[in-house]
Amino acid sequence: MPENIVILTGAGLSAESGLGTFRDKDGLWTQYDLEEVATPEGFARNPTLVQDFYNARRANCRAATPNAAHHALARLARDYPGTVTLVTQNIDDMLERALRDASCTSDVIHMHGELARALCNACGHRWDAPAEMHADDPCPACGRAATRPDVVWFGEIPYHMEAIDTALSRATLFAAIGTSGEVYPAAGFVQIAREMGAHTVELNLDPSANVHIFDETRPGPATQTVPAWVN
Ligand code: BV8
Repeated sequence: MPENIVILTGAGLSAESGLGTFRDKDGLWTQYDLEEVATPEGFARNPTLVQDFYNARRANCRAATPNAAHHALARLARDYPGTVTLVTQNIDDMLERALRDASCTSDVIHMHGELARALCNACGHRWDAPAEMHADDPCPACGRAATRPDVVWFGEIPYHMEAIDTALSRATLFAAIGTSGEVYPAAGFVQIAREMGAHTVELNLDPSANVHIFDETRPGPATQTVPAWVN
């Protein structure tokens, strides 16, 4: 494997762990209006609806287990220390659990935040989210009822963009796994990697919106394509 690998993952990586995707048939955005549950405006209008949406996903996440694709990525990160940057749009902790199983201390860059974390809109305090969050929960630091899931909604600035841009600037290999290439800035990473001279590969069940930009595509379910690609 080359010396600097950036891997971007999306909901398709966790699909076979039973966690929903967004834009597939009966995906989350076919069941919920993303304007209502994944925007700050939607949260301001109906915080209970949004907290319940994330409480249900938090429960699903707790009941799920990492799949063969998560474990393959954990092995890759373990076997090539300091070489693999794992960037995910996902807010689940499947990759962290697979990394722990592989006794690998690599980080996961959650550019859209994490289900497991909570944020106070009033004072900016962050803490480990309880299993269930409610609209009037007081912030453990400032006491105000301004708490929310620590996730990045549409119109909000993704986390860790500087670290991601630095990794992309050094990439010799860029892989996108299980993402539709519909959401920016993540969908633009492949173009940046290409401009930096990286080889680019898409591992996806169906061709993404930006499949034409990739040098190589490996179609199929992640639990088959990712272990084959890693090995
Ligand atoms: C930003 C919250 C500025 C957490 C999510 C107008 C107004 C405001 C903004 C915009 C605008 N127009 C465009 C934008 C930008 C906007 C955007 O991109 N909108 C889109 C809809 C056009 N983006 C933003 O607002 C972002 N912020 O732009 O700030 C900025 C930018 C740069 C620098 C500074 C400032 C914020 C975006 C984050 C939004 N939050 N979710 C949560 O609830 O999870 S987005 C949501 O979509 C999820 O986070 C998800 O991760 C993300 C991407 O979806 P995918 O992961 O790709 O999932 P999807 O279902 O779409 O696809 C699944 C894929 O897997 C499919 O291709 C399928 O084939 C494949 N698959 C399925 N099963 C398998 C599989 N593959 C392999 N194996 C399988 N088994």
